[in-house]
Amino acid sequence: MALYVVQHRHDASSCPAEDPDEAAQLLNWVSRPNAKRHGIEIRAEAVPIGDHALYLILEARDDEQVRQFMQPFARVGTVDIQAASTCARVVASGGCALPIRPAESGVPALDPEEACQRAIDAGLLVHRAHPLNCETSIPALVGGQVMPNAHFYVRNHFQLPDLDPSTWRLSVDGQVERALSLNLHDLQRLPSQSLVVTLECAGNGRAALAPKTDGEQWQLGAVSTAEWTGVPLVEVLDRAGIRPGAVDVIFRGADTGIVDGRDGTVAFERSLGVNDARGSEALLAYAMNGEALPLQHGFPLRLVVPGWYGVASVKWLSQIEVVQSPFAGFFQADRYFYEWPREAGVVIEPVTLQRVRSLITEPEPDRAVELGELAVRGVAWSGAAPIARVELSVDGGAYQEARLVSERKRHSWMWWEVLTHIDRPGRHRLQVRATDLAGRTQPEQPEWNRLGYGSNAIQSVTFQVG
Ligand SMILES: Nc1nc2c(c(=O)[nH]1)N[C@H]1C(S)=C(S)[C@@H](COP(=O)(O)O)O[C@H]1N2
Ligand SMILES: [Mo]
Repeated sequence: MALYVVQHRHDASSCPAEDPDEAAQLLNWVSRPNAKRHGIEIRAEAVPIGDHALYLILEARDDEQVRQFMQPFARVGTVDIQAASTCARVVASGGCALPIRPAESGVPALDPEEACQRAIDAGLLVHRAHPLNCETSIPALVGGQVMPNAHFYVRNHFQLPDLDPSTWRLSVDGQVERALSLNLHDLQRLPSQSLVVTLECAGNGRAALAPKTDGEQWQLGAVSTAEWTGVPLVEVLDRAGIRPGAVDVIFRGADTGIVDGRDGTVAFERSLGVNDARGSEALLAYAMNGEALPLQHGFPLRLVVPGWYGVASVKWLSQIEVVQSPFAGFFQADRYFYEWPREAGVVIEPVTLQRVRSLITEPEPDRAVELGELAVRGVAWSGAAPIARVELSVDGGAYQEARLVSERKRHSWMWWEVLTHIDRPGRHRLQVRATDLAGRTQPEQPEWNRLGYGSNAIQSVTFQVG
């Protein structure tokens, strides 16, 4: 089906709507059920006030089908039919009237227009349509411990592979005693585990950095929590048997593309040291919140590394390769490291565990709030250690401790709340600061680094009372 915009015009002197019989006939003709009988889906219709015109937005097989359907209108005036596209398509293709760029690799990919449209329909804030990158709307966080799958932020570097689960295999090879080739069914028969894990993009909060750095300008919504179910990574590594002398375990996604500074196409691939691969409670996840892993989150299988920034959690996993020397793939050697400008010189540090952070989900920024009691709620997490406390400051006053309300789960954000009182109309400001049991807390200002990672400054929300 294709999208069309149709315009019908007639003379004021022969307006068919002024004849009750003819008007009713035409009205019935453009009803949705009648259009459907002609194989046409009407999406919207409108008549500009004071104008003798009708606009239709409809879906049809081709323009000939539209022309046939519009005949009753052609008899009383003119009919213009124009092929159209959705806004999502225009943005995904990079401009009006541009074709969608083909995938840079041979892997079948989800139609970028469809991927983008789904995200918009789910209320996500789109940062880039191709490859699809979108953040969760913070007010949508209100409620349960996990985010519904459709509202979970989406971070991609390339097109989204549309893998066929009947032919897909996970290969485990390199420095192992027994190379493995597992299908989804094999994995589902291995011992399984479910973990509630918060994933956060290392670039979350980047938009707060000054001067601005390259990379997606994430606000605060590149974070979400889900219950992931799958096989503990160690189960698979033990079955393959890591050989002595192995150093790194590489996780390779099926998505590939072109990146700055490297020749040819590269896959999305990341490594973990053998100790981290074995000790981080990582899961090979095939389900998310009790449903099969959605395509945009890595169907049919992804790695989930609890506590680490999201980049470690490789989606569309196709290969695990154990190697004898440190891996220097693009997504760890050229990106995803901190480059701290320190007095003694630049300090380089890999991006690993999520830095401690809290978010205010309620009240929403710039919302009108009533005078009196005010419930302030939000989430807090840290990859390094459990949350020790969350504190709130109102209008720059002393920090008061929030109540941690949700059950403690080692790798999940926690909900907190403070019941406070606002007794003066006007604009007010809330600031929230989390501290973890490792003694780490959030800085007043984000710590600038060249690639803009780990920006975890204290969040400030202003709102209006009265
Ligand atoms: N194969 C593959 N895995 C990937 C990525 C990617 O582009 N390709 N992006 C990573 C990054 S940077 C993040 S933050 C998380 C995002 O996971 P999500 O899209 O399920 O929220 O996936 C990680 N895994
Ligand atoms: Mo990320």
